[in-house]
Amino acid sequence: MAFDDHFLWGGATAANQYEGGYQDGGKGLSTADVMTAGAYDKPRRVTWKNPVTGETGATAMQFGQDGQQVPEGTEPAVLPGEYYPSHVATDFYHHYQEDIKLMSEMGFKVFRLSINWARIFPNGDDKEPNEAGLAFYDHVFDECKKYDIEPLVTLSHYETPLHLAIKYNGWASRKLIDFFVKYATTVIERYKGKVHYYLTFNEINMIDMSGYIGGGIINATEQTKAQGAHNQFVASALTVRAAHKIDPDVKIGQMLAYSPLYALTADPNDQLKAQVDMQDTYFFSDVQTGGHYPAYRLKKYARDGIKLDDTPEDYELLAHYPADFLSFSCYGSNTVTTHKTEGSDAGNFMMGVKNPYLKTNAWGWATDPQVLRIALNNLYDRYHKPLWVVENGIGWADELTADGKIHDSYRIEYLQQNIAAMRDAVTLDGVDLMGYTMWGCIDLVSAGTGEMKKRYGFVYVDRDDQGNGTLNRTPKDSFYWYKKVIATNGEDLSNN
Ligand code: BGP
Repeated sequence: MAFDDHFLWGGATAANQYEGGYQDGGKGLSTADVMTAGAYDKPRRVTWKNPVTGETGATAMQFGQDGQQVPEGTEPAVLPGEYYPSHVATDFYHHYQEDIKLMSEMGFKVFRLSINWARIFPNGDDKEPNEAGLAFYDHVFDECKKYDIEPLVTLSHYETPLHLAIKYNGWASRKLIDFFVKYATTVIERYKGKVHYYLTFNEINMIDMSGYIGGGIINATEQTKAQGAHNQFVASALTVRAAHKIDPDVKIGQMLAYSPLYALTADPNDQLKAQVDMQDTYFFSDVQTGGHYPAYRLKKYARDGIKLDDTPEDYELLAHYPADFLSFSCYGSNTVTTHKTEGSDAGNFMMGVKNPYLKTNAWGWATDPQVLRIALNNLYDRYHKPLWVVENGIGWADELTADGKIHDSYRIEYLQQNIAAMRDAVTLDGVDLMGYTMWGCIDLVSAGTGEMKKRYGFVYVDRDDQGNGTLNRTPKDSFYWYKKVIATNGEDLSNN
């Protein structure tokens, strides 16, 4: 057997890209609900309004667009005539029974989803939770239980209650620590016995790329983002401490965006660049999983004049309550060089230069057949903690063919390579791996571009970039392939 019997096969989603029902059951607005759709060459925008003058507008605020904050005196707001993909997304809110049944047909052992914080605490700083929101996830978890599917729950996946962003500048304020811990303990208590695995912040390192998406920070600067990251670390540690008290069976994981950086050449300057650039990722796992601030980051803060609003107790908490396991997303590798070379080939939040050995998809993301083996070894060597691949997959403009099917052989090929590399990391290198959840298992909205066109799923959802479509679900060829992979516990990756 390649993987042991407890290996958790499944798929992953996020509320703001999948759930829809953005005002149903008393849900409040989140930072994702005021983001328009974009495209590969067109950034997503945050729409805003001046509550006094009524003036409206929109500002590009997706990954890599920090510094373009909403103008002073205005607030992010939903405007008439704009299209917001999170509002309906692919409507898990009304399709959860059908979708979980499809997951069970593939043999899922685990389903990664996120709870929308604004469904539980509509403003984020409310005294009491919203019962209708809590009840919705009860129904979802009960449905999972029916099929013996273990939920893996992200507490915050690229959304913050909008009120917290407006009133406190999001995670730049230490106040968010208490609001988050109250939210986290509310759900961990409520779903005791139903949910055993939680992740605190999706891709916690993304706060560096977008203070708004990663931390609800409307005025994002290096200073406010550093503070936001610190506040999230402390909130994570407090969540670990509280969760273990509430339910000793619950495990809390870190979630990191991880792409190994390759040096384009053997020039030591390129090697050094790859190593130093990688510190921007490792910083986040060194703190949340490793338990301490690394020297290289403290030196950087001193150089840049960044001063944290912190307390000695913060650092004790970080050291005593690190994450129980380290989960990560990994789609491919990135390549860097100090030499002049053809321009960046990468799309949205991917970076670097073109790697001549790798193919890219239509959004410029390089697919790398060895990436999971390399990533798993790097992370296991560094932390010696259980790992979990919670996102991996390929975005593609799938087409429904005349036979009413989706022949996604490119996706099967990508997954064959990636799962084989992951298997090698386990069987040849001895990495301790808890599970694998393919990203976007049922088609959903792209985080980077807000498009429907960039699809990841085993199941096609009839919905386009203008919001048209029946929302009907159709299994793709990869659906039947993945079912076999799970049934053979990763032994049989063939496509026949
Ligand atoms: C990760 C995010 C997901 C997801 C995925 C694919 O970074 O955690 O939310 O969307 O990337 O990215 P995209 O949707 O931009 O193709």
